Amino acid sequence: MHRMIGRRKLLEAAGLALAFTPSTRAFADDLLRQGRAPQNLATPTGLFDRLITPTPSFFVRSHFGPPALDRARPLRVTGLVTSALTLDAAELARSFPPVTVTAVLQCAGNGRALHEPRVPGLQWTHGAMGQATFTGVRLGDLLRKAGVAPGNLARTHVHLHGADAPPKPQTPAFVRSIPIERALDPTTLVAYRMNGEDLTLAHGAPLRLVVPGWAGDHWVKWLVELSLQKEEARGFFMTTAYRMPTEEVAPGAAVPPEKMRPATTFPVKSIIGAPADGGRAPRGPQRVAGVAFSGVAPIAKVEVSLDDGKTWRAAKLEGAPGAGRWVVFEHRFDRSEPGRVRALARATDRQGNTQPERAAWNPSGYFWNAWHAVSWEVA
Ligand SMILES: Nc1nc2c(c(=O)[nH]1)N[C@H]1C(S)=C(S)[C@@H](COP(=O)(O)O)O[C@H]1N2
Ligand SMILES: [Mo]
Repeated sequence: MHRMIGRRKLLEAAGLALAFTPSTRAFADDLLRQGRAPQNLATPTGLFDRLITPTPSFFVRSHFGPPALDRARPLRVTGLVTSALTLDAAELARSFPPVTVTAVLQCAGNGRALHEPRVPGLQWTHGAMGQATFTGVRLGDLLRKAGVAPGNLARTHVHLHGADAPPKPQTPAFVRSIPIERALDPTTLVAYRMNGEDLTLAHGAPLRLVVPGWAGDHWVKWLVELSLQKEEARGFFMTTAYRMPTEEVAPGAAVPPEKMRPATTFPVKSIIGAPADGGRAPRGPQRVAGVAFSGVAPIAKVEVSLDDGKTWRAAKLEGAPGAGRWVVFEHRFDRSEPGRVRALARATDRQGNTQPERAAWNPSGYFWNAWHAVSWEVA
């Protein structure tokens, strides 16, 4: 017994990203390797028919792979604050009221492989997203504790630093920042738990940022420093990556840098998790189920079409609606004749944004959200 624990601790301490080898139990067997780097793993589409994505099957996206696991690693709050703070996850949890949010974590590049024309980058289809409960402390509470002179607050940015190091000195570090309004949003958390358990190493242990409604690159993992600054963070991951055209552009068009803005809030989207595309089902009752969400506003409705978009039926929704949170939708119908069935889903949020038939192409292939179609054979 003692030996097993000792060995696990040792390997974790050695930072062997052990979680990524199939012989350990940190990940379920259904996660799909995305690209060559072992730290990018996709959630299978079949899990997108339920409210919570189980942590072992939750997608992973890490630019450089995780640092060593150190649950006592201190987090520093620095910059334009009146008293800098240093505290570890346990002190953080003791010092501030716990807050739990249920939120979608989605990589900006989710669905990149489906953009036409193709764009370079990890070729995610649907699996770079999941929904979990995250528990932590409000970033706003932490900043208030550190003390911010009111005159200092306006137009500031919180710079987010993780403990993961780039593989080569020439490689830029993964540094992001968020504007102060977003930092003070009551749903923005420094989280230490996911789905009721301590964060796993792959998902940012001991502390990660949670920014419901915003793309995953803002959800910085392995946090070591939060620094209040007058300017946005600079560097590759702010000024080049994670930017979208300010207006829709023609597919394949080159977009000048001054016509680009940060990719923040993800648009309305739904994905059909069941049945599986290309599968078979017996004659009789059929069930289409999936998830729908928008970073902008709660979901108002999800519609399903069985005739290539000519007519639509409202699906039944389950789960508490909220911006940046998904609901499960379900549509049941009967099919007594054998043959191919094709189902389409389209979600609309409470601001009236409806999922488009075609996604807006952009040079980095972000935010694909076209109608999702699945076909199956009724036999
Ligand atoms: N420190 C650090 N944080 C990071 C990243 C990273 O490479 N390093 N990747 C980001 C990106 S691009 C995404 S989509 C999410 C993925 O979170 P997950 O691996 O928990 O699913 O983490 C974000 N936080
Ligand atoms: Mo991402």
